Amino acid sequence: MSDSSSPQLLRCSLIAHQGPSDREEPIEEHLAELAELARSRGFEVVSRHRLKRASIAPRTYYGSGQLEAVADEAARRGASVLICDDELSGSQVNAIEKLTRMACVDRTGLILSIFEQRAQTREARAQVELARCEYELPRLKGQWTHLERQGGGVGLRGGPGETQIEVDRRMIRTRISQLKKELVHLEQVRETQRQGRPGNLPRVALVGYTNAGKTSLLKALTGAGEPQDLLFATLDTTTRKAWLGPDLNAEGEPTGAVKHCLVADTVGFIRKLPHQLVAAFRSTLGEVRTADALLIVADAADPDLEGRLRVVADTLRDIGCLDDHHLQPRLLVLNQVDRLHRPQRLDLKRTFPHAAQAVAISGQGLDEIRAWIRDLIPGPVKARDLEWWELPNPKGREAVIAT
Ligand SMILES: Nc1nc2c(ncn2[C@@H]2O[C@H](COP(=O)(O)OP(=O)(O)OP(=O)(O)O)[C@@H](O)[C@H]2O)c(=O)[nH]1
Ligand SMILES: [Mg+2]
Repeated sequence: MSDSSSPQLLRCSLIAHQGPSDREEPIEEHLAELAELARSRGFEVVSRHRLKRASIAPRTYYGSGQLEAVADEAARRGASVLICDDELSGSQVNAIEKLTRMACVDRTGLILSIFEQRAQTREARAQVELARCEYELPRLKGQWTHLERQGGGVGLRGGPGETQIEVDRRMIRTRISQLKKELVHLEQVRETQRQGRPGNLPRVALVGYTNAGKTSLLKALTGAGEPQDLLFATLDTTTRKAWLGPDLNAEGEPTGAVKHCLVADTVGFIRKLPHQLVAAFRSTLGEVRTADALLIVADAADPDLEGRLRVVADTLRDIGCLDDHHLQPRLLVLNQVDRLHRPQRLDLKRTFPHAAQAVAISGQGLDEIRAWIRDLIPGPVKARDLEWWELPNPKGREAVIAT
């Protein structure tokens, strides 16, 4: 991936819809996150726009007048792509492209293309392609409407466009079933590998919002991993062995027994993680479901820490990791506390009394994390209550973020 000083970067402008009851602040946060996603995909962001509108325009979502004004400004700044924070239908994307003469991508399409760019293993590539096919399938119609009109004319059915849609749909459906079969096979391979791992070592999975510092923590605990300041730098699950320090008896003397565990780094979560990706990554996320314990890594200095923790809790719930039958022990790791002042850290201690505060890049706080994992060995796992931020939110995920 090229860095932000590269001359070949494609320029883009970002837009988000603001309804009459939407506050400005969360939308600005969403645009800031969209800018990070765009940067992670290699775009240079030249402008951001909140488009106010009482209701969604069915054809262009944002309304043609505002879109034309944005496109003029974007073109003046050399942008050729519009990235929209809202989920658009295929025909809306087409209408926006036609109106603005710019390429248009929605948030889900952008996240999918980051995943496509990063996927390296066969499994990750198959998972991402499956998600892409599921995303494109309902959008095909929009792409072929011009042919429908050409071939069929008003009131006629079964013109060449219509036939082409059917052919395309069938091809995508065939590909989806091939990919699903391949993924079942790859999951069996993964299961065999899992069984081949040293049996008595507990497995701890690192989970959390993207860019929180999971890979940095993997590196600090195991020596492996390449942290990067990019969203979704990690797609493939990496499992490495970590040394947990010498075993101590009640008097604090070493017993001579050395304790290890396996630590798995996983793909990060994000607000509105495309459901096609959650579904396609189910087997990779199986590493999280089957782990003996979770380290939930959060960027403590993020201004929306609580909103992001809610997203993590909701995503864990989506993948079956937060129900009564599946409540693994978990430690909240408030990482990056080096970016906070002491009073802020004390505040955090009051809000999250059971969390470990850490700095993955310097190793600060690691002893507490190691001690917590050591205490899990050799089980049995103790029952525990959900923390406040893990409780289901009756108003839904978006409501928490938006309020
Ligand atoms: N200041 C500071 N920066 C950190 C700390 N931990 C991680 N970082 C930085 O945060 C960025 C993201 O770190 P990663 O470890 O790649 O984050 P991640 O959660 O694995 O991200 P994804 O794999 O993209 O989801 C990198 O630039 C790290 O150097 C920390 O404790 N303090
Ligand atoms: Mg990572």
